[in-house]
Amino acid sequence: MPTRRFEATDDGALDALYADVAEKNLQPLWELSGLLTPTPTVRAVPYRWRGKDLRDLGERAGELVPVGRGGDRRVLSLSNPGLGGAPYATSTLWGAVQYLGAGETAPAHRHTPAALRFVLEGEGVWTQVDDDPLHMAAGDLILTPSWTWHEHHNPGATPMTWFDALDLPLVEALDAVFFEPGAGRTAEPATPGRSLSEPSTPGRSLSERHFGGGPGLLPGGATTPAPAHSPLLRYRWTDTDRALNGQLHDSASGAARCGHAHVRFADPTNGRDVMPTMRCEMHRYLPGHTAPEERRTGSALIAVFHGTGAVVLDGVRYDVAPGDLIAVPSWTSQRVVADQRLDLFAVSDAPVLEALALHRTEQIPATTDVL
Ligand code: 1HN
Repeated sequence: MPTRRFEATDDGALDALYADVAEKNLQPLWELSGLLTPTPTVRAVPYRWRGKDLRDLGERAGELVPVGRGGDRRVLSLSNPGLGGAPYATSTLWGAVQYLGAGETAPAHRHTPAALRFVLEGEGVWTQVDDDPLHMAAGDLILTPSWTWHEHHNPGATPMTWFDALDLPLVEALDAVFFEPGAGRTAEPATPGRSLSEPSTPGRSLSERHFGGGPGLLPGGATTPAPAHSPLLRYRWTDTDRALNGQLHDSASGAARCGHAHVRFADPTNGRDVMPTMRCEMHRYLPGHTAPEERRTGSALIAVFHGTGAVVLDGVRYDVAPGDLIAVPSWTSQRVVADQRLDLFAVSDAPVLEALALHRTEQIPATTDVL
């Protein structure tokens, strides 16, 4: 926040000017400081939430707090200690864990902030996005783009938790939040003749049957106007895992060719990011691999899917284990160390920074001591 330097002077005319300027809700730029800084002033701090705490607290909330119809979501939001108590993980990203007990339903609603789910463990919940039911299993990425209806169902006998990310702080800063509860919609079956209490979802969602048929295969025939988001709404772990291994290993011998593989989840029709405001990526690091330290504008959240190691942020080492969630604020230097094979899901606001030509990266020379 810029601050004002002005203090009373012994010049009466000048003091009167400043008083009149303030009275008219104006501020003299020449008296302000902290407005244009050499590098970004970032309020959010690097932070790690432990998977064990998130699981335990989600479970306790599951026992004590019902998800009522007409109610909303049983969600524990990541509240970055640098953001003054706001329920935001970074200045642009909402991150959370959501817990849905056996037999529970989180009713339909829609909002302009876009959301995505990355499933850290378990299987069996299905999310309906508009009229398309999407099965959720560990390692899957599920999209609920801006203004799509969505509801979650857990027809199974075991509770499930997953990682939610939304662009809510960004959309809020742009004064563009709209929300609509789904009164009357929840009762609509996903497909004619199907009941919402049906215990299973079709093997493949409509979006996967059309846009996930196979590499390089898109539906032929007339093209409809492209939506602002990927028409593929579920990215399956089996596909992500195969893509990562394909980059890492020699197909004949199985030997590792390099120590780091990295895929970006893309709109299959044009290669763009899955949604206009959020980029999703999956990284696989092999033990012993050392990646260069770098920083970038824009913030990210990391979800640890498999393995152990450390994420080093601004020289501070955060040991990580499955289920941990990490906030990486803008212009924070970052380096990853793998003790075991480490799979990290990352969501960032990079498409926004790129669209606005504000994207910058910097490689940090390898001299920083790790605390
Ligand atoms: C929301 O709609 C979901 O649908 C999860 O699962 C988290 C956080 C803020 C606002 C809306 C969901 C949310 C949310």
